[in-house]
Amino acid sequence: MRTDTPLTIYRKDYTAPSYLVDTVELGFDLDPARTIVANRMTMRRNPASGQREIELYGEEIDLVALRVNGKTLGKRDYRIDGNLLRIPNAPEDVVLEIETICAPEKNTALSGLYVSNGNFITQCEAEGFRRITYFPDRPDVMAKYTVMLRAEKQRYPVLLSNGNLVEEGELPGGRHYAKWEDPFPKPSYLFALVASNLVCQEEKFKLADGRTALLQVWVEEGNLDKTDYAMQSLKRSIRWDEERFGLELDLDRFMIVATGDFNMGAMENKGLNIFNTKYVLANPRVATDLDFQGIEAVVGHEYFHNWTGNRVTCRDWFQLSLKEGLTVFRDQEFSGDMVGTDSGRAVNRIDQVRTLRQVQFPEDAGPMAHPVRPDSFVEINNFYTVTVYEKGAEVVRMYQTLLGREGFRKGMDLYFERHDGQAVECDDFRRAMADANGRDLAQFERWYSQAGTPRVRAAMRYDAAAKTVELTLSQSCPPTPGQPDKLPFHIPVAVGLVGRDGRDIPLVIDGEPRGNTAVLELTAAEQSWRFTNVPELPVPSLLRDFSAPVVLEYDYRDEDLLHLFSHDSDPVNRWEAGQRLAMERLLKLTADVTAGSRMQLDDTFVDAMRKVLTDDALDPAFREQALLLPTENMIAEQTEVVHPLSIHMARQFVRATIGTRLRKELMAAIDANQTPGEYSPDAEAIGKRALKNLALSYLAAATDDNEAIDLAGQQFEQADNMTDKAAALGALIHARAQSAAGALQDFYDEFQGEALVVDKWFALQASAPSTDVGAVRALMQHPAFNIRNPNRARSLVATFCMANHVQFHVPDGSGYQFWAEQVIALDALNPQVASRLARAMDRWRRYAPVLQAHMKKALQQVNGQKKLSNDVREVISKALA
Ligand code: 0A1
Ligand code: ZN
Repeated sequence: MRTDTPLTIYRKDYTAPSYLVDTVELGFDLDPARTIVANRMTMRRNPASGQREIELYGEEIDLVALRVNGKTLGKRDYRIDGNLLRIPNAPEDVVLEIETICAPEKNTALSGLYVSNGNFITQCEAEGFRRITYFPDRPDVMAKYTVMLRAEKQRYPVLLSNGNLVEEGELPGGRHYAKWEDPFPKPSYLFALVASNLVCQEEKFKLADGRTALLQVWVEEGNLDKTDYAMQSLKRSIRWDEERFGLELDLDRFMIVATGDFNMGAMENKGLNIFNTKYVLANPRVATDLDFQGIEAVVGHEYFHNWTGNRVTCRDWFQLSLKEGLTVFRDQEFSGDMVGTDSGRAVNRIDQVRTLRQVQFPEDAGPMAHPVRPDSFVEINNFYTVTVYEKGAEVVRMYQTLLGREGFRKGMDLYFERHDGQAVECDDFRRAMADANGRDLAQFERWYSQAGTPRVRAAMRYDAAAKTVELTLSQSCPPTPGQPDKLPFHIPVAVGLVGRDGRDIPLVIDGEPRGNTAVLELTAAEQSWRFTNVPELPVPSLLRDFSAPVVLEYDYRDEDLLHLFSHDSDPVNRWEAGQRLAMERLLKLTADVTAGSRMQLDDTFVDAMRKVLTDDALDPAFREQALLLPTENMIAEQTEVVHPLSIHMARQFVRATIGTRLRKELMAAIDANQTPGEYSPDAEAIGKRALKNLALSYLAAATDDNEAIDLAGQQFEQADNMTDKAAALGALIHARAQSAAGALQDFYDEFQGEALVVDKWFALQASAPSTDVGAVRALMQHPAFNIRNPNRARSLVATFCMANHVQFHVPDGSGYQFWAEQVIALDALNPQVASRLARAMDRWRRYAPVLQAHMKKALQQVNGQKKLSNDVREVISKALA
């Protein structure tokens, strides 16, 4: 915790490390109150630097001894300045020995070495290793690690670290030891250790080259019935990376460890991935379909990092998207391939688009907007963002769209050929893609350097006599902090022309046939394309498969959208047409509520919804996506002055109207989409449950539909899986059903032993419009609430502040007051969790004046705190700037 003004770090200031580390030997005497860490490094001057000063980082650790080449350094031989320890005039080759002490049980920030439910766990990305020992803790210093762990045997029977177990044995006094060796040089952020009484599910797995690897999933004893899906996902990930990218597991042993106290989703430490329990533990009784999907994606993500992140890592933290954008893209492709069908893939893609619009576009338009490769930061932990991850993945996807799947693979192959074992930059990846395909991708660099969501405007002119279409695309990008003017991006825009019969018109551009979908490359501020042989006025289908992370503007008429909604051969654009129809109406209704006018929904829209709902040729999963309305966040992003209550009422009105007017069809959908028999998290069953549960929620939204409430009540009672159970409970709560309170109590009684389900119990209540700030405060007094546990804090506090728009934004400002208190309280314990909560206020300037004033006051209150972490300080000061 610092009180001085935090320092901004700039990408342009990068300098090479003064010393390189070849080997690191770490010795741990593990004790929750006082752990002794002995660190012996062999180092040598870096010829690329020319400096003679060794620079080491350390934080919240006590230095006991420091020796250079066997000689103990005196106080005058080194300097400690904040977190930096400098040894000037060091010899060319150095054996540096350091002894430090830390207190894992006092580590509530969960960065470095900490205790979780009695077990020792580490988290070193981004800069946690310096909380374990003094070290050149930066990703471009890669070393080989040998780790000796010593601990009390009875409490910590299992001692794990990266790589291979080379020795273990007994020690006097009831202690024991284990020695681990990682054969691959790695940056310090990939170091990990676990000392625990966990147990594992394990399996030997045959790799493509004939070797066998030992796979383990480590959990608390009571959770061994929830490890199957993670293990299956791991095996599928290994196979997929072999087949799709020719990348093999390079270790004999691969471990996943689950912990209930974790700041993020999971961590890709070499050979020893550490996971939030949320992304490991599942069985049908306690986990929803969404949880199963999350596990597959995150297990894949961490595994894929072994190549994209670990074998080739980042030169500095500004390059974070080099590994994160690429690895998210890889996990998205993996999930798509696991579904297997085109329609399933499209449903996945739609989910990705929703996330971008719901979270990334707002980030890119707010005070924390930053390029995929940021130019500066105060606290790197604040830059594990949807922009670096999800927009970064879109940037990688655009290479594949531009170069084709094979071209992309060639680029990947060249990237590994050139950079295996290195710490590199985003530019190196771009160069590999360009060189492998003989393409000039210089302009593409702007996707890395310019923040903001580009706008692409399309205009179409049809010449009936010449049978030609002229399509003009123009682009612009709004200003973002520090970037008032933008240069044109290189944007792949996939387009089709849909004929009156609903079929694609084959595309011919400049005399060249281009199939049914052409990828146009927009590189200038404005460009036109001429399509010939177009027999009739078509409806343009633009940005198919969401080919670029942009806002596409075109003046569609309702009938054009209805046509696309019924016929577009591109499922993503088919869905998109429905979203546009819905958004238009939601915006109009929101304005009506604010103006006090009566709300009305036209038949055209309701009929369109009826048509998708009853179209049995469409997958249930797709129908569910098509019927799902844009979220309150997305509507807020499209309104000039945000009135959260108006938005909520407008959206509820549409949901209730659908529930009333499509009652018969919704009831039929519930009947037709039951999934009897044993629960399975396959795409088809997941789609059915999703459609059925959406139908149930619409019916329950229709006020005074007692039958719907009964139906929800029955489903709650009878459900044999968490997906249906939680959906039914949610429907009861949101409908303010009389039975909701009893159901909540029953739910708690049944699942109080399952931490992840208790999180759901808190989150369901926190997000309900019937839960006001007083009720949240009361829930914080519940014996199961614990603000120190990130999952629990998020499930109640963050869910309320970020997902309960009606109650969070009550006009008296009490929601914001609550937010300020919680940010301050959390910051003293865990800055990373506090800082994420702090971002609930990002868009405060867009709210109605009364709300804005209260929000500003709350922001200033936090800002006025003397003691604030850099994490929170950065977010708050950027919001107020
Ligand atoms: N690299 C991990 C995410 C991660 C990032 C930071 C952490 O602590 C500050 C922990 C995990 C991933 O992408 O999965
Ligand atoms: Zn990652």
